[in-house]
Amino acid sequence: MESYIGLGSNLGDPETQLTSALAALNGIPDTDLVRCSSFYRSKPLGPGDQPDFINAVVLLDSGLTANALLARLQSIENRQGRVRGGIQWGPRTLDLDMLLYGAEVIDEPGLIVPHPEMRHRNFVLIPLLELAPDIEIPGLGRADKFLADTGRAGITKL
Ligand code: ROI
Repeated sequence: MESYIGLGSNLGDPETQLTSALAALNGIPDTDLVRCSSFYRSKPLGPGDQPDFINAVVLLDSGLTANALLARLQSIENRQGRVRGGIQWGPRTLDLDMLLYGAEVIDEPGLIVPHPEMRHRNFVLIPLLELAPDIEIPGLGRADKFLADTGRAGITKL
C-alpha cells in the first residue's frame, strides 16, 4: 500500500533527526521509501516558546498492515529519544504521523487515518502536495483546496 508519513522535529538538531528517520524508514521490513519531500522550516503550532520545526513528508510503499506500519513508526520515534507524556503540543525530537494509508479510512483507538489534523496544517499539506499535487484526502476531496484555507504563512523550504 502507498502510505504518506509526516515527519516533524524541533529538538536535538532537527535536520539530523529527520535524516536519521529517513534511514530508519528505509529499513522497515517489506517497505520501500519511494520519495521524500524537501525539508521545510515551520513556526510551531502550539506554545510559541519552543524552537521552529523541521517538517517533511515521505511516500512509503509497504506490504505491512496499517497497524503494523504504525508500530514501526512508533518504535523509530522511541529509538530517536521521543519522550511521551510531555506538555501538550510541546517540543519533540521526532514525530512520525501516518497521514494516509492508500485510500483507506481507519478509525480505531490509536489509529485514525486520514490524520484528523492534516487538513489544518500547512506544514503537512505543503510537503504532501510537493510529492502528490493531485492527492485526495479520502472522504474530504483534494488536499490543495485545504491549503487554500490554511495559507502558506510561517513555512519556508530549506
Ligand atoms: N508545529 C509545527 N510547525 N510542526 C510540527 O510538526 C508540529 N508538531 C506538533 C505540534 C507540537 C502540534 N506543533 C507542530 O506535534
